[in-house]
Amino acid sequence: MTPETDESSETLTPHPVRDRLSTPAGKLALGVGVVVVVLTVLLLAFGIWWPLVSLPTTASDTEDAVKQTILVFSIAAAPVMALVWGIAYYSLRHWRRGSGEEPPEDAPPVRGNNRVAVAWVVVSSLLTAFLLIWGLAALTSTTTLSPNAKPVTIQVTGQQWLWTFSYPDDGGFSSPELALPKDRPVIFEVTSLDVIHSFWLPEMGIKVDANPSVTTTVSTTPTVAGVFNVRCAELCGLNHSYMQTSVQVLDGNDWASWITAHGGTPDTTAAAEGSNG
Ligand SMILES: [Cu+2]
Repeated sequence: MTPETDESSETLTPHPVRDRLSTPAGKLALGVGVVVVVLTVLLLAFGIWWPLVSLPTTASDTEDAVKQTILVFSIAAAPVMALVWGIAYYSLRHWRRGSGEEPPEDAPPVRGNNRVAVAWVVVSSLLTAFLLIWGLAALTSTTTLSPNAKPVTIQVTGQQWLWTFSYPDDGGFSSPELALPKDRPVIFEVTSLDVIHSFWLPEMGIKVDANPSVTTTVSTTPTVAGVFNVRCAELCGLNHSYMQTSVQVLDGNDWASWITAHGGTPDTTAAAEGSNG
């Protein structure tokens, strides 16, 4: 197939795709196609960049899984969003009428296009299945405790307007201060004495309602030593905005010292198990 024969056959026989693209609507569709590709690239760049600069630092395995999920969902959504905006833009441009113009006659109804229908069903099913499986796997990973270290249970009690933390595994003392051991799973048992609060550790991807008369369990593994935020994320009364404190994540020995300094007894079996993990 040489270029010459190709050209001559094109001039002689009608070419459905080329003919359609040479109409005003076809040119517009071609332009919109380019816009969709450019938009996809821009949305991908935004979807990757924005979480990096806007989300808190990562201080736990849960937050890590949350951020990965946000990234994967942003990447999957970018071309879909670009396509929807592209079709909307095409429709607005192509069917636009001036103020004095008569609306056009209704076009003949579209009865079906098997190729488009199959492509649409297959692509959206695959995409949905992928996101569903990814989401469930991420959810499972955040709720499964690592077997390498003994978990520590911490009871969290909200009340207007402070948090109290109890350490039943380490002598059963209570404190308004929260400290966690690094690289050990932590199980929070969250409840409230009065109204509904919400126990929120932004850097650890933990946010769970504290309901009166109910204990809700949530777990995570802190992965970074340091000081992070504790907030109440449920409007719980006049001083809700002051219902905040900090959480210290401490290495093994510092954690044991902290427990002792607060009148507790460090769980020595946990330290022995945890030090090798
Ligand atoms: Cu509160």
